[in-house]
Amino acid sequence: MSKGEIVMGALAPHPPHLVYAENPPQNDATSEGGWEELRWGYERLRNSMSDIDFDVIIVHTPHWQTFSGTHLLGVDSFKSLSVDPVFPNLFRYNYDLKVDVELSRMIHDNAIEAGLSMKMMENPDFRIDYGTVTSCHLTNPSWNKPIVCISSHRSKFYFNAEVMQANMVKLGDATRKAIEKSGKKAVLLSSNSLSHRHFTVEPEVPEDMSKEHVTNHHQYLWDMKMINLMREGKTKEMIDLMPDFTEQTIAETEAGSLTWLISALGFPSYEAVVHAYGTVIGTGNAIVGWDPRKAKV
Ligand code: 2X7
Ligand code: FE2
Repeated sequence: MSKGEIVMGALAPHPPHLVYAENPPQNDATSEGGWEELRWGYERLRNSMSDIDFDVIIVHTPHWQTFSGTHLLGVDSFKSLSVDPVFPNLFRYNYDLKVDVELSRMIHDNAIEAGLSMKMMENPDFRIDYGTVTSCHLTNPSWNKPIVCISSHRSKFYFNAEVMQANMVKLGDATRKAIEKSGKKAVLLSSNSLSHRHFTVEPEVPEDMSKEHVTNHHQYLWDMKMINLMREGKTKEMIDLMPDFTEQTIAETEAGSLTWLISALGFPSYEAVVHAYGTVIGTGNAIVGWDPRKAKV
């Protein structure tokens, strides 16, 4: 069996608004569009993957929050309704997905060996979070590949940002080693927004784009600082800056998803491709791709 590999890594944020705006048949709500820059960015990400063969999507999600270590889905398939608790008016999505339990277990076992606290989630009635559903839908709307879904261990809150980062570096490393051992080709998704201060009142028409902007200039400057480090291939610096960025903009990077992704990719020094930056109800969101083929040239 040949060695498995990561064939694409992406920062793939999950505002449910983006699914709502696309009006897919799985979502019960109907919209008049909106957030085109981000939706076209996802289209560019999908186009950048059109010549890439992959077996599985691995997603790390902020909205499956676990306090006793990191959990992974451990059941072959899930079918139900995912509802955003804050925006049930926008997101009521009927999902029907397959899980690569074999690879999930390999990540679980490797991470335990690395000293992390891990658990396989084996409840067949478990409700999949909207972060997972949104990022996977927008990256692969046909859902023709199985997923591995990794929870966000809230170690930043139980301990601090530094402990969370150290754990996510270990988890990223364990993930890459499991992929290599499995012989599979994997796409990795960090399902999170960047700056995360948002409006507390929703416009009457949620997709009224005349109301959409970043919550404040300070947030925008921080987002650009992080995005420019990605574009310049300075991922070590970006990770070093992450605790301050997270603190200053209450960023969704608090979940550890982006640190996990960057570690799994081996702290890339090649340039990332920024497919889009845009705001959703005031939060900063970037769609960014890391194509490991760039490390080989
Ligand atoms: O979960 C989210 C998010 N991260 C950003 C924007 C809006 C809603 O939900
Ligand atoms: Fe979120």
